[in-house]
Amino acid sequence: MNIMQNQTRGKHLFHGLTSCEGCAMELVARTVLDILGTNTVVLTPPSCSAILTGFSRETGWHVPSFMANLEAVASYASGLRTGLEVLGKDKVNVVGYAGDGGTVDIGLQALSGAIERGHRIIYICYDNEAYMNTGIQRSGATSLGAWTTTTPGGKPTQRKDVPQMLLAQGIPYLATASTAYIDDLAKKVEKAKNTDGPSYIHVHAPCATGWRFPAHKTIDIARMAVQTGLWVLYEAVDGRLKITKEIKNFKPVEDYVKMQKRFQKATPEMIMELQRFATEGYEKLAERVENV
Ligand SMILES: Cc1ncc(C[n+]2csc(CCOP(=O)(O)OP(=O)(O)O)c2C)c(N)n1
Ligand code: SF4
Ligand SMILES: [Mg+2]
Repeated sequence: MNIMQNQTRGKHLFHGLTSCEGCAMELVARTVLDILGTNTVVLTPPSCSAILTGFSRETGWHVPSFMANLEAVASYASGLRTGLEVLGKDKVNVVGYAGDGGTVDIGLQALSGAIERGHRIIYICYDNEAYMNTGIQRSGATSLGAWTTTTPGGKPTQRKDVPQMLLAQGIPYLATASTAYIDDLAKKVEKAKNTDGPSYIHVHAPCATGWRFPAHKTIDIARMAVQTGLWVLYEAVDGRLKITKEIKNFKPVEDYVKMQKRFQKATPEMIMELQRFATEGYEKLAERVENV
């Protein structure tokens, strides 16, 4: 489906929500619902996505939604899927929509368990690279060198690669995606919808508030992450890996870093290490594609 031709585009979430100006998390949520439609239930944990789910009887979603706890979105999704199947409602899409902290750190055990049990759930992680909702603390997904309130001198370690962990676990459909490549994301959500088992999409979602850049630069920054090789767009169907956006002429990581104030404390050594991470990371993935 060409998402630009979709007449209900962006309409399954109310407008005027209180996420920050230029928020990628909200744009990703709108795109996911554009593809999945209204026969969908969404579970969110405490996080910026909780802004969409709301409180009490007020919600931003046009579909049923529920706030799970931070460590167990995937467990709630598993239970809901099972219950719907018992009721014969197996066409309903069950979506976990969680941030990086709630996915790569606090919710990882529940996510891994749900995948191992094989529940047909769609889990989307929007990755803004920190615990934003509680005031910008570092997560396992925060980039090396990035300032957060708990890494005042720049994060000293690399981000952890949860998509590759889940791939090693044998998940039937997995993809990475970016806010800058919405058509690519939409195609991946469609594939997740049609997967007979668990699916996982990890979306790079820049955050103007936490990364310290002007709100109108969200898409430029997301695109630059892909064009430097720091964020590689790929998918894996039954473990067969394919890069969905090949990059021929890489931009230097320096160009990405200088667009965001969060890297102001990063040392030249950290930037060099980020460059190595981008170059070698892309090469390693490309080698695995050829070996399939
Ligand atoms: C077990 C647990 N620990 C901590 C919290 C407090 N808490 C609420 S939201 C949040 C941040 C979540 O970060 P992330 O998942 O990355 O989502 P974001 O806020 O960045 O959208 C935290 C730490 C909690 N609710 N539950
Ligand atoms: S802090 Fe970041 S992720 Fe959260 S609502 Fe604001 S822009 Fe979106
Ligand atoms: Mg986060």
